[in-house]
Amino acid sequence: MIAECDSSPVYLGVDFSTQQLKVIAVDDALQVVYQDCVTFDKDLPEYGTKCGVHIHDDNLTVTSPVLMWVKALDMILEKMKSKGFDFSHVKALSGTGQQHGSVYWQKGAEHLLKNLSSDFPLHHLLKYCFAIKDSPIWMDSSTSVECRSLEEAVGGPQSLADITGSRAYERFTGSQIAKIYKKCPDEYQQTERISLVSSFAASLFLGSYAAIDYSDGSGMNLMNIYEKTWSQACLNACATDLGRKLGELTPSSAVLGCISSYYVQRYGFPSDCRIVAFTGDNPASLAGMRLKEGDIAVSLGTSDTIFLWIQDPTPTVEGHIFCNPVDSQAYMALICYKNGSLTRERIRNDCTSASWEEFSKALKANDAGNLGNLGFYFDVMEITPPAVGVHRFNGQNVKVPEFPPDVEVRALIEGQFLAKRIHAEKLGYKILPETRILATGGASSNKDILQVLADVFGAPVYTIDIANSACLGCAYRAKHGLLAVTGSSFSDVIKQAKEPKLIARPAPGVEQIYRPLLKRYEQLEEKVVGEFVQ
Ligand code: XUL
Repeated sequence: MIAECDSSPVYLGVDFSTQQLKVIAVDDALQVVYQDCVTFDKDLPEYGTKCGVHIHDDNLTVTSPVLMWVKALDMILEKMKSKGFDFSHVKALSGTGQQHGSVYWQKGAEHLLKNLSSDFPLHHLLKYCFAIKDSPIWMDSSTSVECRSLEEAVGGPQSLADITGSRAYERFTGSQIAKIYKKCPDEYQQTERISLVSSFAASLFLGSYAAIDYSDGSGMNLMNIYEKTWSQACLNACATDLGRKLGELTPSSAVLGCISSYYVQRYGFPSDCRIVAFTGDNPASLAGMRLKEGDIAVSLGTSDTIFLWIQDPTPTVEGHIFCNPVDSQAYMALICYKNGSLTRERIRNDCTSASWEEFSKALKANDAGNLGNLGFYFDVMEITPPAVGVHRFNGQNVKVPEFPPDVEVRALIEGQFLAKRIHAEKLGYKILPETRILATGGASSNKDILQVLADVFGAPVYTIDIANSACLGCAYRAKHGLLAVTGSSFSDVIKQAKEPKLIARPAPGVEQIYRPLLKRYEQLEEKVVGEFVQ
C-alpha cells in the first residue's frame, strides 16, 4: 500500500521488536495506509541472530547487536522509499521497542548524532558509537545476584516494588546496568548515555539523545512510579554516576522535538515532522488496542503478556505496575511470560509436522478440559512462575513422561491460558459480565487458539485487524502527541479508529469444566515450582 498522493497528513509508528523492525503509517482518519517490516534473521543474516537474538553459552545471557537495529532502520526506510512512500506527508512519528533492553552510547556519540551526513547510511555513521556492541535484552536472566543486592539495598522485594512497581527482575534494566558496571568497568566508564531500546530508537530519529518516557522507564527497577523521577536509592544500588547517564524522564505523550535534518535530506520528511516520545511495546500495545478500564489484554508474541488498566495500584512481588502510556494519572499492571510463541512453534513442529493448520486440527481433536490432562511447558526459565522444563500430569495428577500429539497441543494452549487467568486474578482482576479480552500478537490470528482463550476465561475475545498493536498504537500516539498540546485526550483522538471486533464467545457449559481445572492447575503449578526450588 502506498500513502495517497494528496496533502493529507500521515502519522508513522515504528516498532523495534525482538525479531523484526516494523512500520505502520495511518492517515488523518487513523486508517492504515502502509505497513512494512525487516526481519533480522532473514534480512540481516550477517549478524547471525536466531529469532533476533544471541543466546550465550551460559544459556542465561541474551543479547542483540545494537548495530543490527541501526542497519534495520536504514533498510526499512530504503524499502519504503523504493516503494514510493511519500515521507513529505509525515506530520508526526512515534515508536516503541522491546522493553528493558539497554543501549550504551560511547562518549562523543551525541556529537555524531547531531551531525549526521545524509550521504551515508546510519550504520556506517554510527559504527563506533556504542560502548557495548551487544545490548542485553528482555530475555536475559543472568543477573540474579544483582537483583538480590538491589532488593537488599532498599529493604527487600516488597519495598522495591513499593517504589518502582516491581520487585527486582533479572531482565529489568537496573540489574542489567549493575552487571555491566561490575563486569565491564571500562565500557561503563566510556558510556555517556544509557538508553532503553525505545529511547535509543527515538534518538536515531531526533538526532540527539531522547528522554526515557515514564511508561517504559517503569520497567527498569530504577524509577519511582508515583513521583515519576529516578529513585536515588535504586540508582546508587546499581552503579555510580547513573542518574547523569540516564538523563531526564519525560511524559509518554511528550513531543521531543523535530526530526533530524538527516531524514529531511535523505528521505524527504518535512523539517517540522514531530518526534513523539517512544515507549515500551506493551504500553504501546495498550494504546493500539484501545484498552479501557475493565478490559484485559492478552498479547501472544515472542513473549506472552497480559495487561490491565488500573487507577490505584498496589504493587506486589508478582507482576509489574507501569505508568500508563496514554493517561498520566493512571497505571497499567502487566505479567510477562517468556515461553510464548517460540514454545508454541516448538510444539507445533514436534507434534504436527510444522503446520498451523495441523496444529488447529490437533487442538480441536479433544474437548475442552483435555480429559483432565494438564501441562507446563517452560522451554526456557519462566518469569511467572520461576520454573523451567516440561511437566505433564494426567487426570489423576500423576506426572507422565509424554502425551499423544493431540493431547500435547491442547495441554500447551489450555495450560498457557489457565496460567494467565490464575495470575491475572491474583493481581486482583475480576471477570465481570462486561469483561472484554483483547487479543493481539502473532498467535491472535488463529481463531482456534482464541476460542480456547474465550473458554478458559469465560469471556468474549476481541481483536483488531492489525496483529501488531504496538506499532499501530505508536501511529495513534504520534497523532495524539501532536494534539495533546491543545488539550485533546488520547481517547478523543482515537474515536475515529476502528473498534476491536468480536472473534470468539465462550462455548456453553465450559465454565463448569474449567472452574475445577483452574484450581488443579494452581495446585500443580505450586508443585512444579516446589520441585524446581529443591
Ligand atoms: C515485558 C517483557 C516483554 C518485552 C518484549 O516485561 O519483558 O514483553 O517487552 O516484548
